[in-house]
Amino acid sequence: MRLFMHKTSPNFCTQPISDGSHRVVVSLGSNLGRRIINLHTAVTALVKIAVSDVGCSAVYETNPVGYLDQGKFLNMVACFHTQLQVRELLSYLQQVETACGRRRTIRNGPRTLDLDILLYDQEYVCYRDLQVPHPRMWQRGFVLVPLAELLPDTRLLGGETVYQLAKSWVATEEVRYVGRFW
Ligand code: A4P
Ligand code: MG
Repeated sequence: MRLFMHKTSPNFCTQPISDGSHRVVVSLGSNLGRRIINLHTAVTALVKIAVSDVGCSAVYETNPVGYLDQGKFLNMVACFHTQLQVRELLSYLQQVETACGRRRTIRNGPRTLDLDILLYDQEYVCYRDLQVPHPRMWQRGFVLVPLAELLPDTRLLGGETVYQLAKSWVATEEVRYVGRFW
């Protein structure tokens, strides 16, 4: 499998923000119910709070990480600008998860929809119930491979770009390209 990359990332994903809005990157995951419909519903909900286009990666099918006794996930990432503050954004995403039938049972367990904030501008946020950048994103192929499509040159950890980090996952069978629906 090859690693996809936009020749140039959508402008709103990379350009400095001057209109008071915030650039956010959200990861989307689903392994229960009609997975692709769940992702589609989530992107539609993101469009409602976006003040820019919503840039979407392709959809990937991924092996479960953490709790292994569950079905495969569909994963993707989306990038957009919003006027919401970071806590308002978390609250909105949790409402969307609930509306999509999410029941919180076991940690890392099966879910109709999981929406995580990966990045919020260049901010570091550390509350008990909210950490941004998402603390586990750098170890996860299901985040890094789709993220490499939108923000290949972003560096956060130890100087390696998202693209470099994602490359090691492409050789494994854990993240498989499914296609684009957007
Ligand atoms: N929370 C803290 N920081 C954030 C953030 N940046 N964005 C808090 C969103 N939420 C954040 O989340 C638990 C709590 O995390 C929330 O109440 C929120 O206040 P949750 O969605 O209820 O539970 P969870 O997702 O099971 O836990 P967690 O720790 O978020 O798990 P991960 O790390 O997100 O992993 N395998 C594959 N292949 N694909 C997946 O998408 N996802 C997970 C979940 C495990 N394995 C997976 C996948
Ligand atoms: Mg979550």
